[in-house]
Amino acid sequence: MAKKRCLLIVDLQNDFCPGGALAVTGGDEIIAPVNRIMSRFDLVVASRDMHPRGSRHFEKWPVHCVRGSRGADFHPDLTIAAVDCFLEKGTSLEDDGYSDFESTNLDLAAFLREQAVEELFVCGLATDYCVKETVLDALRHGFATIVIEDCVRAVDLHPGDGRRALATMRERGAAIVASAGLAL
Ligand code: VGL
Repeated sequence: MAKKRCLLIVDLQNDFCPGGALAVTGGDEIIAPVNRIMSRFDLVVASRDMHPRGSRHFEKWPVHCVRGSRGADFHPDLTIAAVDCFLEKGTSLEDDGYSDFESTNLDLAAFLREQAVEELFVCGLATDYCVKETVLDALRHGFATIVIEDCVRAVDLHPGDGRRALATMRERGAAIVASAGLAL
């Protein structure tokens, strides 16, 4: 029998897309391929950064993804109707919430085990922060983890951060694939 596969969409929010408060170059380019592949998974989970105003996180970053703001909404082109489960993270004043496994509304690791997920595919924003931390946590939890390379984009605060993040994920055991190669 085919393996049970989950697609995890990390923070495809307005503020991380061009025009947003912490825009990732080409962040909106991943929406079309993400929409295209969603139906190929047994389960689709999407996370959002959901920071309170005054969060310690904003000592490090421009104010972004504030709960209730348009910037915190999913990008309007993302096919939300195909998402089975929503995560929120970074919800407290102290909490960076880079990893989806730090979700505060659901224990993601327990949920994935309950659902008997055998392969966790990860896409979204941004490669060098939330995607990377999510993937490293997934590997720590023992999930077979696959990054969809054309469905992630990096902040690249320092040139090459995204490339190095992908290399680190691969070294720790993640597979890196292209969306075009995903079996129907
Ligand atoms: C992120 C920087 C700051 C991300 C979140 O979603 O990758 N990056 N906060």
